[in-house]
Amino acid sequence: MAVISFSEIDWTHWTPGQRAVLCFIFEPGRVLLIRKKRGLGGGKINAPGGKIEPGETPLEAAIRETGEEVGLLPHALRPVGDLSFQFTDGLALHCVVFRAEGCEGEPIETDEALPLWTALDAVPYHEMWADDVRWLPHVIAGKSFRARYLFNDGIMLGESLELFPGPELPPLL
Ligand code: 6OG
Repeated sequence: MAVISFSEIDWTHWTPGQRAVLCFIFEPGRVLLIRKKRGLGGGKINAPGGKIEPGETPLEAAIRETGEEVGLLPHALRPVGDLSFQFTDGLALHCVVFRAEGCEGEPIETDEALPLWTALDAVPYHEMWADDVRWLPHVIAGKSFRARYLFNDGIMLGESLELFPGPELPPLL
């Protein structure tokens, strides 16, 4: 049966069918976003990222995807967010959010993404997935988080969000 309400979801036994990452590269006053050209969320603004390949760690996937999508090598990556997305069509997607402090190289446009250095006070939330406005401001402020969402296509139907005061994600049970 299709999941239609957030409260129906048993998050303690929830297992994702797909695992992905996002990588937000910060420099003083700005963050690197992309206009995603294809795949899940094509057309929206997001951060570099994508699915974890078999045998890869989330950290390795974040470095690989950032290189493939915008030609940058992120520095000092650390996990700052743990996202669980249940979609009403059955897709269950887990996503580790990383933040990097600086990077090597110049961003390039690829088939997958158009890179956009974005001022921290001008993040275009109206062009992003609906969850981003809920947690990205906290990442910008140096916090970490765990959040769970139910989506029907692009519409957010429910949320739980836990914030952690420090910049490093604590071990999650
Ligand atoms: P590829 O199709 O590129 O992997 N993604 C989301 N990101 C945010 N911020 N919010 C969502 O709300 C998302 N759903 C998916 C995770 C998919 C990429 O899209 C991200 C991956 O980086 C529902 O292989």
